[in-house]
Amino acid sequence: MQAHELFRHLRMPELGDVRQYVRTLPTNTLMGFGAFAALTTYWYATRPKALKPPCDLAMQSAEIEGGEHARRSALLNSDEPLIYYYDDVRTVCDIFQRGMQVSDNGPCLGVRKPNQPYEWISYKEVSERAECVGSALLYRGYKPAPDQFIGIFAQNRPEWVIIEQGCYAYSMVVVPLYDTLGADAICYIVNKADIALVFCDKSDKAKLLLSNVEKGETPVLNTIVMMETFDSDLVERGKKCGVEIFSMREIEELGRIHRQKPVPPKPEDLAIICFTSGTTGNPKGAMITHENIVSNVSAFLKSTENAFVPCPDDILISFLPLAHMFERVVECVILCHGGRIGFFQGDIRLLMDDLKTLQPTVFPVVPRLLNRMFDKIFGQANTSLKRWILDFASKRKEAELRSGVVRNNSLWDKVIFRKIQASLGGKVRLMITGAAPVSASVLTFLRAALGCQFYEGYGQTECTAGCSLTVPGDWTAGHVGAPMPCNILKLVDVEEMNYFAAKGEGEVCVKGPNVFLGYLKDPEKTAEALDKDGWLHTGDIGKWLPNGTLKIIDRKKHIFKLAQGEYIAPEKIENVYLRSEPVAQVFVHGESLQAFLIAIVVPDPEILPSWAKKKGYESSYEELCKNKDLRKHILEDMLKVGKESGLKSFEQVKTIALHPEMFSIENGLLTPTLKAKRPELRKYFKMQIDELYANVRM
Ligand SMILES: *[C@@H]1O[C@H](CO)[C@@H](O)[C@H](O)[C@H]1NC(C)=O
Ligand SMILES: *[C@@H]1O[C@H](CO)[C@@H](O)[C@H](O)[C@H]1NC(C)=O
Ligand SMILES: *[C@@H]1O[C@H](CO)[C@@H](O)[C@H](O)[C@H]1NC(C)=O
Ligand SMILES: CC(=O)N[C@H]1CO[C@H](CO)[C@@H](O)[C@@H]1O
Repeated sequence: MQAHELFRHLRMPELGDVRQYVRTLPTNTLMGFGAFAALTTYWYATRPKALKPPCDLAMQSAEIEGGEHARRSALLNSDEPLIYYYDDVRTVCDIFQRGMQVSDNGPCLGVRKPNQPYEWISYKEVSERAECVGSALLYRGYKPAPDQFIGIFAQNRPEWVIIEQGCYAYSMVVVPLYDTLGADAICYIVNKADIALVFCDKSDKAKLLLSNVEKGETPVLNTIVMMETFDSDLVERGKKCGVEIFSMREIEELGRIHRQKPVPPKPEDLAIICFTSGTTGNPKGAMITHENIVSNVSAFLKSTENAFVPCPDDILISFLPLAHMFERVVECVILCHGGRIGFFQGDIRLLMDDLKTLQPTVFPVVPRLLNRMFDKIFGQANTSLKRWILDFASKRKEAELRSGVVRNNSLWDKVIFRKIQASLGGKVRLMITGAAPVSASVLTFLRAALGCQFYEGYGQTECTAGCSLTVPGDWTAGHVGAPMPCNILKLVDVEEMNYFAAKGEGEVCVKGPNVFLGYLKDPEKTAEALDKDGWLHTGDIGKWLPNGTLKIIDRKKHIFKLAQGEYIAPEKIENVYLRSEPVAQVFVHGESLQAFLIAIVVPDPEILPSWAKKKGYESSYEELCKNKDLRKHILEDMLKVGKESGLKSFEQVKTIALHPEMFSIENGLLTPTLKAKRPELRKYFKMQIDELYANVRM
């Protein structure tokens, strides 16, 4: 063996090389030494390195002085929440400016045509185009003011960011619109926020807006700017109802001719109104300021500074809706460090192809997608041997994770998980999930299989996406991490559900610079969410774990008191009554002025006829629903089931009415996620409810 060969082995300690090398052993001492050196180097290069966590993982949050059982991040030295990370970055405009500087005007936003590579536009170009858009808006009479709302109705794409930055640069406020809100909600938002101008990507969205104008429902809307091509019919149609239609190019050109200097916002100015649809009533517009966004971004940077430092080489795949705060905050993290954002083609079915082409380093996800990945991986392991190997490999890597080691170069990665990692492009170094709870087994498996830092955040729009986050190093699942450095968390007693803050359980409340200002023009809903001391009440029930991480254990239910003061959780009672055979749906109602509960019951159309026959009644479903004697039988059955399930006597209903039509999304009594819309149900059945109470009293 020649010396230079030996050196090659030392420098390239690949398993194959080493094996080959070992085969020629041992003919003399030099070779023995060489083998030893090669193996040592291989071991050294691939040895597991534990991440140094930024704080003691046995105590990830600290109690705040002065009671209330509030806790803050253990990463902070004082009880003051973190507002900003970089001194000169206080608004989203500053975020972009910093990115332009540190990337030295590198590539910023990228898109691809089908089967093509990504094409990039630079930071400078984005900034230029943004200022043109903003200047054009000023020229058209829009004001640089925190109550000047501009609509964006589009999927994620470069124009989205360009328009957004254009609005921010001139202190205007962005209002995202999105399809899943539904046509009525869009009409409501346009009016609520007085939106005169909307940027649209495709013609069908413009048509939806126009149809509202034609019906006279949104008189305020007078301008639509189209990102994609459109035909002259659309322009004609707009003209007839007084809406001017421009192309994005025309607007940018207008701004180029009438260029104006930016009017940057202050940190406390509004940046965006995020409309979310709740379970009841109209959408609510959460008012988010520049400071809200910057503080969340800063808290993320602070939380992960020991483990993940973003840089201009980072690439984000943008496919989660930009209309939600989760995606915006992640984009801000990337933009702030001069990284680039590659957009998906707009079709989620092509996401895998986009990932392979883009090779992102940062991949934000939602639990729905994680579940699909998990199912797919296990679906492909369709023999018991393959299952066993997959299980075994993931158990080995999970053990490493527990000791803080995150890596993608172990033997298991090379043999088992490389294909899975490659399907995401093969470069991912950070994943983050939020928006909904993810199951512990799915999260743990994917953490092991993907071998990258994988954070779980918990929060909601009203606290700018996140209020708690995984502490790097604690890669265990089953909790949502520790409070973010930008806010403090406390748990508040929910007496009626038996949760007490003194025992470390209660409703999660959030306070800090990331907490929103309130809902747009809706003091009532704002007061429900924000108390007078500025605490945001999330409606989730949390529990402090011994090491200072938070676990979400329940949801504060709809609860009321009866006249004698007993607390009633109607959903719990309904779930009991649903076990009664003839009952398909049930709405339990009570009032604080009444001493007892009543219910509206929809009998099961499939089961009722045969069930009634056994009791001696035979006729059509509708007729049966009117039968008073049968109603008594159904009530008896419900009470029996209730008793068996341990309902207390005041939790049992006194009387019921039968209703022959199912509660549905179409008749407005269920939410799109099939939850009961209680206020709507109450309104809808007001007559029956009044009658039931009146009859029993007599
Ligand atoms: C198992 O999955 C492979 C692909 O991963 C497929 O080719 C094969 O047909 C499957 N076998 C069974 C029994 O489903
Ligand atoms: C493994 O992780 C590193 C950094 O964390 C990354 O650069 C590399 O591309 C990853 N490899 C694969 C195959 O995912
Ligand atoms: C924190 O506590 C939870 C629950 O007891 C546990 O699952 C997790 O492993 C702990 N984290 C660390 C780093 O010990
Ligand atoms: C500290 C932190 O990162 N907080 C939240 C900021 O927003 C992200 C979403 O983009 C959340 O997941 C984080 O929890």
